[in-house]
Amino acid sequence: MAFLYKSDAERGAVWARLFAERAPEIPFRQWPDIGDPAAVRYLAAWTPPEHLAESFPNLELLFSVGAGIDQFELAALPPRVGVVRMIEPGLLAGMLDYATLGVLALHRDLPAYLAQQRSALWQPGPVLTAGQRRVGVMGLGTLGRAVAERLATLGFVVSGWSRSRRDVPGIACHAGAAELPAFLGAADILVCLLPLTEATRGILDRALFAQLPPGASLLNLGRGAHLVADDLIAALDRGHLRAAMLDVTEPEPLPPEDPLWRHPKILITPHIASVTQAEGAALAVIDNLERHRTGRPVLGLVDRSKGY
Ligand code: NDP
Ligand code: OXD
Repeated sequence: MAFLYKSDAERGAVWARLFAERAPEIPFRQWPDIGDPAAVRYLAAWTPPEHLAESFPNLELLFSVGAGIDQFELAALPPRVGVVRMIEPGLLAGMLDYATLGVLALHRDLPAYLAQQRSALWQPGPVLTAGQRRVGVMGLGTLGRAVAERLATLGFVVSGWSRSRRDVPGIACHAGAAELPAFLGAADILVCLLPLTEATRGILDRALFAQLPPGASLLNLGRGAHLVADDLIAALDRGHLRAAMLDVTEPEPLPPEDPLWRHPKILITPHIASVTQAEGAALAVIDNLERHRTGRPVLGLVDRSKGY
């Protein structure tokens, strides 16, 4: 039995140390030193090796080193392989910081003031308080729920949207396609923290933007492929949307000639909203391995029928 790590080598050294300290009974291997492929029962990766199922015939669990698992081709994996997304405190803490930054930047019109600064233009606009701003969070999972709760503590009027019904104290929760229009109609700032699945690909499109209140802003923290970029540019150019902040794009890196880069109402960061922290990640995986071996539920196990 062996655990194989295939990701950033520096972070891998932290994983190796923690495995040696906390789970010495599990041989830890770091890519490309895979040892006997038949011994590999557990694999942690961002991009998995090619021909995974054939190369590692006894694989039981595939851990993503990030929260997202959309980089895995689920259909190509045998049903016996469990796919596990990353849940660790550092990833959550980073997302809370960034979502706060993004929502405050949009709330206080930072994109417009940055554009004004580039033209040496001193032109104050109206100032609203957080309590006068409604924020809608798409996705009430590990990250979305915590972001919604954090934004509520800052005084924003927060609502959330998920696939199944959630109950989050202080947050107006909406569920499913039927409740999407009501949710969107009350979102002055829309935050996307959905996973990328066949159901959510391209969800941030012209039809969705039309249901947002005039002057609404968008913060996309999910995946670039959630967004139809031309529809965003059109909504910004005709003034229906006020601004957007994008941490994720399609493709990544965003090519230099892409019009999103130079749009005056768009702020872009290079997929840095949150990053998995090596220590928290290794400890979370070690805990999950223990759960797996003792027959308890693995945390973050993906429902392959839903794709997240
Ligand atoms: P979770 O799986 O915990 O939560 C997903 C949420 O989205 C759930 O509330 C789920 O609903 C909801 N959802 C899924 N599909 C639909 C749908 N079709 N309609 C409505 N709601 C839906 O994921 P995490 O919170 O851990 O992560 C979310 C995403 O954030 C990741 O997949 C990744 O893409 C992105 N991310 C981005 C980072 C960055 O740096 N930019 C860093 C980390 C993550 P339900 O509650 O009913 O299951
Ligand atoms: C993740 C990410 O999914 O960094 O963890 O986007």
